Amino acid sequence: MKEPEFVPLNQYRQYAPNVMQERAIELYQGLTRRRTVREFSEKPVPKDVIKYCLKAAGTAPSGANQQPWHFVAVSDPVIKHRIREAAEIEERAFYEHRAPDAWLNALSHLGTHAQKPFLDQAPCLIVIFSQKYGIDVEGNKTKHYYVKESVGISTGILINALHHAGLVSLTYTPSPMAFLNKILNRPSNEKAFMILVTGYPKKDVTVPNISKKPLKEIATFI
Ligand code: IYR
Repeated sequence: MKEPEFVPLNQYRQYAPNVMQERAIELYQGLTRRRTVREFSEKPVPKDVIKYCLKAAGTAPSGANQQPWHFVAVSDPVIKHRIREAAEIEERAFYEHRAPDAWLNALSHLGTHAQKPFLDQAPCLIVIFSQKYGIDVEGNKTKHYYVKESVGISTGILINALHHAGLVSLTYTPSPMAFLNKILNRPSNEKAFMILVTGYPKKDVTVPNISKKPLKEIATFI
């Protein structure tokens, strides 16, 4: 058992209510400009921007502060192409027989299909792995808590960080994703959680005409 150790919270900033309001509105309005994009320019992204966005993701809260995530940023075209080929095998199975009709119906307005050219075109594929368990210094398994919640929070922060930096992303989850462990040489305690396809939008790209639910539908105040 570790003794708890505490330090002062000296980085917290409190704002006057009007300033809080301005800041809340500014973040909200910025986020309304985020769209998932499925067609990317091939223009490379600055590596340092990706590094800072990953550092932002790494600030996420996690169960027992175990930080049960690992990010692999892939810009090598050969590896990206291997990911595309493996993903398209799963997607063909999904669209041809795995997906029930109700699922295909729910997706139909997005216009998706089994071809995934963005996996070649986007300059950076950020593959997010969750660590089902950890390995301590003696090589023993250590249980991780709230892994999905933790990795989900971290991924949300990463999406926001990329958007804030002026990049676009696509939350992409072929299923199953075990091929990513092989291609990216990740250990068996890790499970791919998502591919965050990252880059600049292709010129004149279009996006589905969809909207977000209003506050009264997504929130209740008691
Ligand atoms: N992974 C498939 C299918 C797909 C599923 C959902 I739920 C989406 O929101 C979008 C697509 C694909 O990427 O085509």
